[in-house]
Amino acid sequence: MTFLLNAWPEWGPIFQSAFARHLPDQSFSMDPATVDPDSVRYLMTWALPKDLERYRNLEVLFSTGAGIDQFPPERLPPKARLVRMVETGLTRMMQEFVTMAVLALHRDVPAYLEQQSRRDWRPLPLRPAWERRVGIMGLGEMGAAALETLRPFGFSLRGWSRSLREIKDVVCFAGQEELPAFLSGCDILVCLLPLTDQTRGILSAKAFAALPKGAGLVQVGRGAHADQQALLDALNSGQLSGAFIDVTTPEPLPADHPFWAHPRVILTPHIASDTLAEPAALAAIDNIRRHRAGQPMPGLVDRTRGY
Ligand code: NDP
Ligand code: OXD
Repeated sequence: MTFLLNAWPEWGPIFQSAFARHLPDQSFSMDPATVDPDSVRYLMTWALPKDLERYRNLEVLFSTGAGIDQFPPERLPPKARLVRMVETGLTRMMQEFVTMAVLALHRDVPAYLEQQSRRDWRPLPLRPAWERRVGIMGLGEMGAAALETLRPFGFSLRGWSRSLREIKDVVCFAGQEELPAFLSGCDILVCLLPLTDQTRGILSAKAFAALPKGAGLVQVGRGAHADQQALLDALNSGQLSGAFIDVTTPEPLPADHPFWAHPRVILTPHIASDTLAEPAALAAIDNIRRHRAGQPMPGLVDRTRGY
């Protein structure tokens, strides 16, 4: 029963050592050329290997990332469980990024960068955090954690998810029918949704129009959540006053794309967060133990929901 890891070579010794310490009976390999394909029960990867079909006895397919949208559904082995990454490093780094971006939008950093480029010394009206409404789309591992780091600043917090959540001091909305009401109260909108058939293109012209005039956007979900032309139009018309854009379609973003030079866009190359090797190994080990014991695995994907 082998755990096969398809990841950066530097992850190898870290996983090897974690397995040796915590699950010594689990055989581990990073070398598909020497491993017996029939022995592979667990595979961890970002992209599906071209020859995935050779692992006929695969029981659990682990994503190295929080998302699983990079796996083409038609290529997924029908019987294998699918587990996305849930680990504290990934969540904490997302908390840092979202908090940084929300604070920067709250304190008008895009507008001040633009003013600086024109040598324009001009204070803009100050608004305290308790008069700013911050809304998070997606209240899962990342979204719920981001709310917790925003909370101490005193923002008025709201969230939107598929099923209704109850989170202390957060106004919660759920489902398509409550989306307009949610959006209408977001001075700063954060997208932390998974990419599914239901969420593709959700940041549409209609969604931007539903936001209060001059809202800010933190786009850290997936590029395909946004209609990029509608996003540009909203920025150009002033409907959006600024955007942190960490995810785009395609990635990398072509050099001639208007986001690069847009005065109200702060663009980052999909670095809001990233999986760390050590906690990823520990998450895998915990899940293998649970799988062996027939217990629920954190991050188990519901294939019918797509996340
Ligand atoms: P989770 O699965 O824990 O949470 C997903 C949340 O989205 C849930 O609250 C879920 O609702 C909600 N949701 C899903 N579908 C819909 C829908 N159709 N309508 C409304 N709400 C919906 O995921 P994570 O929090 O771990 O990760 C979220 C995403 O963050 C990842 O899929 C990825 O796209 C992105 N990400 C980006 C990174 C980056 O570096 N930019 C790094 C890591 C993640 P419910 O609560 O009802 O289930
Ligand atoms: C992820 C990501 O899904 O880094 O983990 O985007």
